[in-house]
Amino acid sequence: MAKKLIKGGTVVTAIDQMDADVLIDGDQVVGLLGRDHSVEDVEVIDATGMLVLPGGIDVHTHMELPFGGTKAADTFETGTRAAAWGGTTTIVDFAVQTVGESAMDGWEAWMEKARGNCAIDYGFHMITGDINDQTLKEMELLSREGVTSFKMFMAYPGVFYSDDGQILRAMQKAAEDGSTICMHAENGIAIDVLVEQALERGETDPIYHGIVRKSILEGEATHRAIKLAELTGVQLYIVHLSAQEALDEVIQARDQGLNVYAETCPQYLFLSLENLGNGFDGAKYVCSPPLRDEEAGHQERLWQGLRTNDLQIVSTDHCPFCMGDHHTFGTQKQLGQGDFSKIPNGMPGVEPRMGLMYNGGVVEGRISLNRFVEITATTPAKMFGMYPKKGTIAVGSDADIVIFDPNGSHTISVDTHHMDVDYSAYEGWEMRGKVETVLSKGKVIISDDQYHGSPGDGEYLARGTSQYVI
Ligand code: DUC
Ligand code: ZN
Ligand code: ZN
Repeated sequence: MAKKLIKGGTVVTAIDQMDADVLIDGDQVVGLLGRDHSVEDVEVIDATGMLVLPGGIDVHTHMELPFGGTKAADTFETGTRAAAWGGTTTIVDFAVQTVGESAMDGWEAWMEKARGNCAIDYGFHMITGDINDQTLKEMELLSREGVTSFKMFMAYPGVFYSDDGQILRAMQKAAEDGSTICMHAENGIAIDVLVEQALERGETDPIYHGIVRKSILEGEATHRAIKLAELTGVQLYIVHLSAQEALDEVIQARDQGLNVYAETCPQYLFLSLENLGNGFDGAKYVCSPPLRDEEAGHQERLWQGLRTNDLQIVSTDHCPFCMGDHHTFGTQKQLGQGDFSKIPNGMPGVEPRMGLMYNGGVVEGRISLNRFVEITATTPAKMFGMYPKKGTIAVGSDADIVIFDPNGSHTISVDTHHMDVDYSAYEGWEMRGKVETVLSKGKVIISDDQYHGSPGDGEYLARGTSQYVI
């Protein structure tokens, strides 16, 4: 590969903003040059008037996740390609260990699904669905393979759920290995009672998904997870935090000096309980935790948390299911006609994340440009052991770069998106800013509204342990 020079743009990292040209050799950045230089024999990529950003990192995706009798609609091929279109150049997906299965086998199965299919680099967290002596040993083996974070569920009894004893044991082991516990913090046992009672009353529409999954039950589970983390000394990362009660718990833990962190997702910042109304159309917005009541102030508090670094990351929990039939996986959201609890949980989001956060965060004056880079790329890399290979533009970093037009615009629509799902949760939203060019490890994979990559460009990332300790 000839050397490349991204010329004339403004390079933005989590801390700096500089008029600099970026020199790339092979898959790495080899120089950040002032304008006054004479580099020859390079392929020049003109970035005049553009922002030159580190590629986005989405640390929470579920490609092909088996859920509720079907599978998430995007494969590793379609999902990672869509991610690239949106300016994301790395994902961390979730391999799954089901009950009775070895965690190692689960990870290998997910490696197989991804191998040779991804447009961008990818890593894995492990969903540990069955904590027993063997799993605890495998957690250590997995950490040596670059799986240094383990997701546990306080929700979904009978599926992914772990009880407090299992959580405690996994936390003890993760603390010993320097791994992170990622927690889905909702009190699933209590929620299931409320679901049953709602259905008995004939409350079957999607809106009741949002009503029964009370924010106080996210707060309670977050509190319990934090106490168990405090006891064991493990690093805890609360995934998809949606409720102000949960944020309060995280803030308190951080004020105490604990290694407790949290992400939120665009759907909790931009959408609300109201989207779940409108009859079965609300099924589009069924995900867990659910979208929250805007009037109660959740959204505003989440934005505040992002500003004050009580929330460190915006990921997506990308887990799409079609409203109509999916060409391969068949009936999806319709499985929940007449019973909201049977709607597969999840929303598409990997493609619009960067655009939404730029428009809704930077353009609308809620966060700075540097903070935008920090929460979408740099902190994800540090939190999950990928920095500085990923998450910044520096000499020696992978040349994962997005050339972004701050004055461009685009409209989000199912007609133009690249995710393999038949609706957009943000249909018709007009966004300031546009991804113009995307490089993954020095290769231009998006330019001139064309995709130039191929399945297999993306490689497995063996991650280190977290680099984001207090
Ligand atoms: N939440 C979702 O909405 N989908 C998949 C799993 C999860 O925790
Ligand atoms: Zn979850
Ligand atoms: Zn998830």
